[in-house]
Amino acid sequence: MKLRSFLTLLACCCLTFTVWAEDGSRLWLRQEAGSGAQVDCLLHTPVTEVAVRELKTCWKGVPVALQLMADADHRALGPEGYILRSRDGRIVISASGEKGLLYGAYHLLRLQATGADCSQLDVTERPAYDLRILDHWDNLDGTIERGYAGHSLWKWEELPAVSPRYEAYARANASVGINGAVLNNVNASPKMLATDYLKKVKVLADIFRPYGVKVYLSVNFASPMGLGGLETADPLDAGVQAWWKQKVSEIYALIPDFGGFLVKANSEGQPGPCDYHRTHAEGANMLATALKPYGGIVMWRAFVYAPSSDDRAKQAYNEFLPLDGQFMDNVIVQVKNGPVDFQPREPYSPLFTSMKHTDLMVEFQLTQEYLGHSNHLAYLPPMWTEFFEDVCPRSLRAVCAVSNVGDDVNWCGHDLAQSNWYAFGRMAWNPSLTPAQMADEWLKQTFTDEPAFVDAMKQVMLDSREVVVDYMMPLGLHHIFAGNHHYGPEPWYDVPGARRDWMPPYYHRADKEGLGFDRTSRGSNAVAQYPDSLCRLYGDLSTCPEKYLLWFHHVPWDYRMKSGRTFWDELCHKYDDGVKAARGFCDVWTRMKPYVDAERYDRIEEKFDIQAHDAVWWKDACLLYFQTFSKRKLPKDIEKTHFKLKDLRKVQLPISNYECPTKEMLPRYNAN
Ligand code: GCV
Repeated sequence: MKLRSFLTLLACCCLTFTVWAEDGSRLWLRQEAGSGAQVDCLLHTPVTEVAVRELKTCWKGVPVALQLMADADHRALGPEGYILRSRDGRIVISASGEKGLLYGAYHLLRLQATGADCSQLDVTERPAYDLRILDHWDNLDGTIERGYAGHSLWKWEELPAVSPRYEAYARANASVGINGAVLNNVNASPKMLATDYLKKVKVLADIFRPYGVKVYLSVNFASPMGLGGLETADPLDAGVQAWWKQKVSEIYALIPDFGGFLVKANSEGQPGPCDYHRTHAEGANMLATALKPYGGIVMWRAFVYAPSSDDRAKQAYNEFLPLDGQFMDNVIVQVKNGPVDFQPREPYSPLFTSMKHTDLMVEFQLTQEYLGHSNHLAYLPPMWTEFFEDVCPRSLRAVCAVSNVGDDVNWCGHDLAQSNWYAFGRMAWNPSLTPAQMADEWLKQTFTDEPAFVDAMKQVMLDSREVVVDYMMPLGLHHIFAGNHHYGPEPWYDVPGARRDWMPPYYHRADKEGLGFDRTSRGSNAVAQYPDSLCRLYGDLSTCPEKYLLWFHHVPWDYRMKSGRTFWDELCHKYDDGVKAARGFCDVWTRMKPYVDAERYDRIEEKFDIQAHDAVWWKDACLLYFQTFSKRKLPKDIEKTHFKLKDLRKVQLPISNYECPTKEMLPRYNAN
């Protein structure tokens, strides 16, 4: 090669490298611009303008027409559904509403980006849920409760000055069908409703609107006192009711399509109607009355538990079931997927199959509070699929998830955690999509469609949540996290006199006989909250699925498992399997090097390395600690422990509840 050609090639390579420098900020939206496609649309609204712009920028196929249709077939798809059809050498995207056209445009672009055949399109779509919402636990001071991807995206100090990331955020949501965002933490400051802040909220709402994303706010139930200067927040007090009505009318004057309120009441110290001997229904209905004339809704959380309860897992059911049928029709009771708190694995919350006369929505958690923060890969759709195996998707009115987004350049802290944001939107649109389908789509759009890469990484993603369960809390163990954060293991954490249901021994109940929380009729009888067939299945040690064993039973150390091993040996093997699988992720990733840009390769390599080391930390901490009760040897065929229990007992991570630990803070073992 001549020197000049070589230098030209070198320059091109450098240019390419610069253009594609990969900071992760482009998420799954990385189709090249400049296609100049022919796109026709007679309707000109801010929403259709986004649809047209997206197609004109990225679509590389035949001409596209966007058409609004009012016939019965289209009306049956609702305002967000759409039809994509190939017709006479072009593609027609038709819908009864502008949002349908927007979602249809993103569907077409997704087909292109995933390499689908777009020559004979005949697609009809309607979302399973009208409300597909991300909940941000962002505080007004910029921190994010349980957020591990930097600070809040919302720069309250700077607003009304606008960051380009606001629009990028709305676009990402629209591309996967998310149509609502609760902007602030459920532990809400009354200040959120101050006029100054509402004006800032309006700026965000205006930016999100063309992308079909509505804004909601979490409210502090005592705002009439904290902000309005009233002496009470009693929902039956006429002054309180008038205060909320006036506040709601102020909000709608600024934001005519405001979505409504999310409320955490009488939970973890938050104020609520029970402070005035009123019920949750009375509190929710008072707010719902104020919102109703404007079409607003109340999402009222059922996440409640008091120190006096004999079993925290029973409490939401005990408090809310008696209120079934008492909520207004613009109230939706928001229930966490499991009865305790976003654990690596929980059975579903029995409220879902019991509260038959109340609209319910499930709350999932994308931010990995209990799944290794933004250090570990835990692709969550298998958890959602497991939930929907027991809870019929049609029985729910809506779905939401606690967001994992912050102001980190790559949005989610871990590049691979973007897949959970992506998949949440796709699942909320269509809960029958499989975890594999969503992983496939996401990998192809975010990295490459090279089969060697997609196949290997899809398997890693699909395995990842179960692997985390194995090395953290297998066989139904739960809530054995460190006392001052929810990252590492501390099954021994116990403070005399402190709230029992904040202490791991409350949950694992280790003693010389065995391990696990007896929730059968001999114990707390939480199992009775499930339908009869499940109650019998879970309540009998011999039929209880092993994945829930220690959730429902106190299992003797020598109990014989299906594998033929004793329970103790099985527990040891589960932890060991988790460690080996986490190390396996590192090996797969090493083989992915040829397919990935250097920056993302290095960042993800470091995350997998941390995850593999943390898996050993979890295994050693839990097995060495439980061994002090079981008094049994570790099986010979599992890896020897690397740490000593007395050293692990000293580990204290210097992190708050909105930080992810760095590699340097974590205990590491020497593999040699
Ligand atoms: C926002 C758990 C978390 C809290 C969170 C709470 C909730 O307890 O640790 O940080 O508070 O759930 O969902 O309200």
